[in-house]
Amino acid sequence: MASVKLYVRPVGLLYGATASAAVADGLALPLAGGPIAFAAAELIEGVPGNTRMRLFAAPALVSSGDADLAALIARITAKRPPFAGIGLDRPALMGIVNVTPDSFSDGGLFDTKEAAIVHAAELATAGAGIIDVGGESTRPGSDAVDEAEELDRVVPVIEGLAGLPAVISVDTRKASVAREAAKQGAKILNDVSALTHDAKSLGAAAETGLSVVLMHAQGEPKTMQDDPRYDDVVLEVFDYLETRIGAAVKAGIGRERIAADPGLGFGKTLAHNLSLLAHTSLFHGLGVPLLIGASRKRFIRGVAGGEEPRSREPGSQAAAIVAAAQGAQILRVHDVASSRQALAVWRATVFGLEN
Ligand code: 9MG
Repeated sequence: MASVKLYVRPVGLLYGATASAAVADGLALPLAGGPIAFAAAELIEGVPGNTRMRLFAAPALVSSGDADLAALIARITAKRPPFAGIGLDRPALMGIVNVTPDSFSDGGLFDTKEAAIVHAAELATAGAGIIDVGGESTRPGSDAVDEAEELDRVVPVIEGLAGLPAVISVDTRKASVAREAAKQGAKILNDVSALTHDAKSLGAAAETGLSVVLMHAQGEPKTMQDDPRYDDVVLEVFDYLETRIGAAVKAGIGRERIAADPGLGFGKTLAHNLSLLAHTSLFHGLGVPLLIGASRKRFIRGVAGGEEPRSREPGSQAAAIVAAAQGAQILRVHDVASSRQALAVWRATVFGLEN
């Protein structure tokens, strides 16, 4: 039988001067080092599918005397070092560049390498600190792409991005593509399989020095939306990511090189996606930066319509703010300019115009 575990979901989130004052007065704890703080916390005990939840004032959890809880609170509150050179005291935008003919959001518009390079430069100008270049569609129902084809799509584009004022990320499940991308200057490996799809990926990441995004997915892209099931989606995704972080560290990837992502849309129903988004703050217990990718995904259509992915931008912006307001450090988005504007309005409101 699985052992009983503790999970902590920071709630009662505070911002700006209120957050600083509450932390200084011992009324709240910093979330991932701040500038957001949490005044209360749900303490969840048990195994997925069989848990009990109690609500506490956050500072009360510090003095519980329970070593596991103390370690968890330390992970939730610790300041995160820069990820691949990117400071995390405000949300960073990862702009999406799909070099795939069947990209779900680009509809083939950016399927040529030249157009992908131009598009990446536009996203960087619009404020993307990270450009995520992918050559294999992982949208629901899509087929895998062979290695040679993926290398041919991705490598010249990354080569063409040399000198761009943004960190380059390669979105791939293949070790060989990650290695070639690293040679061309990529600094991040964004792997939707959390380095499980290719047995060589852990080693490739460790040896190249790439920072990694470990994402949760249930099943393969082709069939993952057929009938996804969980006893408790939030806790199961947390446990999976914790295990994958452990495997990455064991393989020689330093914790400061790891970010985690619950993988919205990857083997999840509408209810699963909404629950994960609502519980973003719980994932700070992983002790690494959080990346959230909600942009133009189908679950937005499930809530509010939007047959065409491009028409899901307003819902995408709302989801991005929900994640940012819970301290998510990296947001993977299609429309960088709109996301930047939405974030700026949110930040000015909660932190003040000067921040
Ligand atoms: C490649 N890709 C598509 N959706 C994604 C998401 O939500 N997160 C990450 N890390 N990658 C994604």
